[in-house]
Amino acid sequence: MASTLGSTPDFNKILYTPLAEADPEVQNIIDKETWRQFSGLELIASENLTSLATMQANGSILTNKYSEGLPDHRYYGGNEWIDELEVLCRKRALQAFHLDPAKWGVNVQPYSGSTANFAALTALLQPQDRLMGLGLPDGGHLTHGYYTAKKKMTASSIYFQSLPYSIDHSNQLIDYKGLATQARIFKPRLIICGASAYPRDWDYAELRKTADEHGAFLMADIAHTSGLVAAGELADPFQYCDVVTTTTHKTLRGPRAGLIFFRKDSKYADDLEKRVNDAVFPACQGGPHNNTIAGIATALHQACQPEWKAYAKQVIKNAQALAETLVAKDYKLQTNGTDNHLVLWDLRPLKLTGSKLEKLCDLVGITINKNAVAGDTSAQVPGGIRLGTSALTSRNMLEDDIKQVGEFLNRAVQIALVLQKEAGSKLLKDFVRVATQGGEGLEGYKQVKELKKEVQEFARKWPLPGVDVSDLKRPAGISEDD
Ligand code: DSN
Repeated sequence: MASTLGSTPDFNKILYTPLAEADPEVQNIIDKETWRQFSGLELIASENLTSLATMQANGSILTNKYSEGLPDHRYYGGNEWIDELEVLCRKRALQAFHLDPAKWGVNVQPYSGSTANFAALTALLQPQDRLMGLGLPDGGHLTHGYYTAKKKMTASSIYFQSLPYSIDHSNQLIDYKGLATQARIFKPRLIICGASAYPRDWDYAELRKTADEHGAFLMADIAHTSGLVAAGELADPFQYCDVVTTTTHKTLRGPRAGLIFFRKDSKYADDLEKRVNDAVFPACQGGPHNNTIAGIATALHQACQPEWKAYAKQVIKNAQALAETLVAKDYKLQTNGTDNHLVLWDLRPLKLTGSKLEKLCDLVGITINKNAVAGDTSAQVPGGIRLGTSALTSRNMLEDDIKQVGEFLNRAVQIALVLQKEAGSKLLKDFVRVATQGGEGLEGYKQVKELKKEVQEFARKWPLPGVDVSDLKRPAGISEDD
């Protein structure tokens, strides 16, 4: 059949050209990052590997559409299918967390976790109202009210008065009693629970009791653990909270975005639905990213399947196997283990900083992040690292494989100690110099190379979701060693 589409003028030809041809520079960067993800071990606790289907939805033509407002109430035309998508996404979000639509609603438009949290605060509080969140050095998140002596660090401390609660340093568990005592003085309007670096579960009932003492809202930010909560593997915050926020790209394994769940029958406000929806748009955001909402819907569909529970259980088993491997080698972990996907490793007894081990691990292809551990005074040079097992579990690894990863980490620590000695100073730059350049009679540099080779060989045995690794070639710009 003859084409009726007419010819494409020169100025539009680029619209039909595939990325590799249209923009080889960006394609090459994507190829290099794909190679890095394939060749390395991803242990950052806030990361995961989303599915092929989610990436397809996220990279779809839905990126073209503006749709400020909510389904059936948009400011632009042409939103028939976008409405259908958002309604479906909301339905799946409630289903994934086993919520009754008569009691709970959800806004699926937040661009990410920080914007979701600021919108939630905007919905629940007036400017300068008081909130309490877990302190950042104790495992909390920046957006839960963090400030330093010299600076209000985020909108959550700039626009609201905040007071952090903490963990009990004797056992590193949330100090619920201390929180209740502080709350009696501070009288918060909102208590935020949830963390970025806390390896144990939460006592939501206890927090609700304290919140009720002051007629305060209770909000859980379950960004890190939402995939495990959806699977029923951790305590259920929805039983006790007025609002629950989450990102969608951590244990939930979706695209990068956020969700805000709100209780329709909160005893402190009967209009949370309106407040949350108005806070997201127009108060804090403009048009939703519909391609991302499609990705969220797809990821939530996966989280509603029976296999999801098995994935979540395995993430936890893997984190526990990692913790056991490290404890068996006499390393010190915060709370000595984990209930969730993450392990917090205190390096201070080794006289090693989190920054140095993070750097060394980067050099050998293990991706981790430095993290404050209980009692740390500097957030810049923290004494620990945080490890998570969501991504490696998405690459099919089971407990024995994770024990091997624990062995690699042990080697990394031993090498870091050698390098620290060889560096002849405490400075990170000297540590990096001997790690990357070596020198006459120095051993650490060789050990870095050996470990890197072994890590790469091991990592390349595993699939990478969304990528046909059987066909993967070392891209231009990546050396033979990488
Ligand atoms: N950046 C995320 C984390 O690492 O926990 C949270 O914002």
